[in-house]
Amino acid sequence: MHSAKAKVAVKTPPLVEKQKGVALIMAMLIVVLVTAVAIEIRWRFELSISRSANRWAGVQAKAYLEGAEQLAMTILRQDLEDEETSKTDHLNEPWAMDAQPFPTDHGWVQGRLEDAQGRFNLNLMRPPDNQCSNGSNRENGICQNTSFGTCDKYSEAQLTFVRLLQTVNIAGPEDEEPVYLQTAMAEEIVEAIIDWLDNDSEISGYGGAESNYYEGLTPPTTIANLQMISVSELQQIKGVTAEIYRGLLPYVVALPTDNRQANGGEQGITNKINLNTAKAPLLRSIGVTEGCDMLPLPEETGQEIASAIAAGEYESMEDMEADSLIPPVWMNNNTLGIDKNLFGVFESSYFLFYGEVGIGDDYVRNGKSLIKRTKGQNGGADLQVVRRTDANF
Ligand SMILES: [Ca+2]
Ligand SMILES: [Ca+2]
Repeated sequence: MHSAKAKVAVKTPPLVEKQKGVALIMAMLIVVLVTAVAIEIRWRFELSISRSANRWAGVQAKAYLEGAEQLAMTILRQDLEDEETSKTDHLNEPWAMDAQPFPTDHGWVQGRLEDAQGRFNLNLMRPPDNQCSNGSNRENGICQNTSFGTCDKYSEAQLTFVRLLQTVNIAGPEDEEPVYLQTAMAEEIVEAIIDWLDNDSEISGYGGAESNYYEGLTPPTTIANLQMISVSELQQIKGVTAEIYRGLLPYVVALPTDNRQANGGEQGITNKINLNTAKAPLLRSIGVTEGCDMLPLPEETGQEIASAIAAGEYESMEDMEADSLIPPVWMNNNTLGIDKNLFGVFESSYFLFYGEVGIGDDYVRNGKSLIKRTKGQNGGADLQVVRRTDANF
């Protein structure tokens, strides 16, 4: 026993040494761990501070944006409830004025309104179910049963867009001169849009494309076969390049056209284009000849019409027809020779609100809202935010 004890005692020192070594390593590990934890805590703390600051700026910005949106809606309400401004909507009214940035406690806020009905509503190109404006049958979205020219296979809205496409500068970064689409290309794009919008899977014309085409793409996409929710859907449509999309953006919008089919096809188009606020390329694209003009009016004519309209502040078609400044090309025996089913209103129900908020030195936030305004039963205005987005409507 004794010798065994001595044997153990002899073996003790190296064990203690070893334990000391372990303790040292443990201590070092603890230091490393504590340091790591401290760094981690500090990093999290800083992240949390910066997150809080961002969140605070975000909350502030959201509140200011909502305030600006409310103010825009109040201006639109007053416009419809005030006798002076309720009969028409034109670009010299208060809602259309450009506002300066308004200083806030934390930065600034800015907002502006645009008439959404001064743009071309892409959904107007959706074919009414198997019906043409001339009463003939529509197959594959296009009026086939017709003895008229090529023009007549398209509805007036589709034809207007064929012309609009040819007004848009599609020059790429390396082009020095403006570039414009040829009529045949514009037609092909319109055919592809018709297929995107119509609820069948029949391909329209040479440019059309249905699910087979979109599913074969890499990566594959799904065709909507419905009204567009956003103009950004255009980017997915066959034939629409980045340049075409960018060129079109200021002139197009996707608004619902709910009552269209219920009211008997094109006769019942809602959300017509407001002639007081329509932009110049759109004014050039309105069909004014009785024949089949696939080309837009010259740029100078568009400017001439736009400047007549800017001063016109029209309340009705008769009002506009009586204006001697309207160029003769638009007139046909003292009446406007334009399609009044598509371009027939002087007041609008849909408006685009653009808001921008600055918080502190470097936080900027944008917001867009689509606002619908209608006359309520008691004669007051009903206002409603249809959608909010950071993209496009
Ligand atoms: Ca008004
Ligand atoms: Ca389709």
